[in-house]
Amino acid sequence: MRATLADRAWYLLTTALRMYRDHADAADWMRHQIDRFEGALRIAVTGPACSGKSTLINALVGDEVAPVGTGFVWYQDGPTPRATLYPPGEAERELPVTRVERGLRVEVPGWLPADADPGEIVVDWPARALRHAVLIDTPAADLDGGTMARVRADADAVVYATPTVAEADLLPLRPGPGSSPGAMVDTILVLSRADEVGGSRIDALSGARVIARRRDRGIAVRGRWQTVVAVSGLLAHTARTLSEAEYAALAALAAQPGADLAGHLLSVDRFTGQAFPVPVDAPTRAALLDRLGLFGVRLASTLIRTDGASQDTLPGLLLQHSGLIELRDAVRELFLDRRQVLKARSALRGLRMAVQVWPHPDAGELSAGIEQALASGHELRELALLASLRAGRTRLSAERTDEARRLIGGYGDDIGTRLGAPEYLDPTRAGTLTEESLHRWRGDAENGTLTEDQRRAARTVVRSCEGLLTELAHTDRR
Ligand SMILES: Nc1nc2c(ncn2[C@@H]2O[C@H](COP(=O)(O)OP(=O)(O)O)[C@@H](O)[C@H]2O)c(=O)[nH]1
Ligand SMILES: [Mg+2]
Repeated sequence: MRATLADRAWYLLTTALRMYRDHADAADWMRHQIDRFEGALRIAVTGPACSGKSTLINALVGDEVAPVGTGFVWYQDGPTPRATLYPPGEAERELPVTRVERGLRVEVPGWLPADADPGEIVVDWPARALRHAVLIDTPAADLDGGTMARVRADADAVVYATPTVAEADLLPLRPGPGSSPGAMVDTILVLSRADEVGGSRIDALSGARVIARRRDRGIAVRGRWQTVVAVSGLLAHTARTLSEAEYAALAALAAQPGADLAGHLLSVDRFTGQAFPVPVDAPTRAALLDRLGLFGVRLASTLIRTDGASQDTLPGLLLQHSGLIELRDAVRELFLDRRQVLKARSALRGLRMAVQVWPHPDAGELSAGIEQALASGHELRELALLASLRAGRTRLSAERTDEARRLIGGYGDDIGTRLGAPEYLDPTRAGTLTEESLHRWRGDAENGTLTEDQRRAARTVVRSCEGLLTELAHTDRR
């Protein structure tokens, strides 16, 4: 078999555990890393203050579970709603929880200091989205780097939410000193609160999408994130939890001729003011505003009036507009399907830290193994190329793009899928297919008429094909 990055990480982890067996703290750390390696993928949602992190968590989970307190909060799948507080240096304790209409409420004790480190809260909540990943809600990613350092230590992947993409908002994403190739394979940038772009005009979300795409294509982003997606967390979350009463209120708005209503949907003051022309009372209007924002109210009433959106179809349409589906696809393709690589990377980084904190006389070879794995991981390059093709930063012909994605494991990591024959493939045929691909991509890698970027992409595909040949040779011998 190919020795994957995960195989190498596992080997190094178990070697380290043996090496440190007489050192209680270090051995505990190694065991913790092994547990983590085998556990669910951890995705942190972070970004500047008020960027909509908690709302995005709710949208992804499909229930109102965030925020809880002001510190780091982990959401994991569990049959019964539960919340456990882990204060630093103290024993864990259960926090009282209640199920409410749209989700969960957790009583966070008043004595928790907001400024000092409040520790961590782990919330158990039954949700499909949490079956394959733990989501971590975080405090603001500030410039002193405290939040990001902890995110990097605790999470395997990062969704970085920011409503504006000025340099200052992105500073926390700068790759750290000494970071390895593919340092950014763990980050998706979300252009959040996308409904507010351009003053919440009805085309706000498409405007946000254009900005996201432009950012994504820029070569300057290489090394900072995998892809950019514009998302309105608010719209997505409300779409997933829209009540009958809310639909009824929106339908009442939509029943009013568009021209009468338009002026009243231009500002919050006019929407909530006395002179509102529709019999929907002020508290209901204020609640709609909270749940959808001005843009969302406009969009929803337009969808009902002009597209005849019903109680059943409106949520799906809103969800489509919100950008959440695109984000979920990106998370699946770039994170969940690549769980092994991301996990391996976290384990190697954890190991590297342990070896520095607890020097061991025999750790020379271990350290070298860790550094080599982190530096050479071909799978990290595959992942980086996958993202680059996805975002259109690397441009190949449609046919080549598809073939490259397939060969580097973008449609599935197993050899059959990589070769485009997922059902059954006899070894001879597999060998021929691989040789042919290898030949084609070698040609591209050396083709002077292609750009440097296209040739670099070809070199990565060549390496993947060589890996497949090695794997086939081993399978043959067995
Ligand atoms: N219009 C709009 N408002 C949002 C969106 N996401 C969050 N908000 C609002 O922004 C404020 C901060 O949101 P929150 O999720 O708590 O941000 P956090 O501090 O980053 O966790 C709240 O009032 C939200 O209702 C969004 O997508 N669109
Ligand atoms: Mg929050």
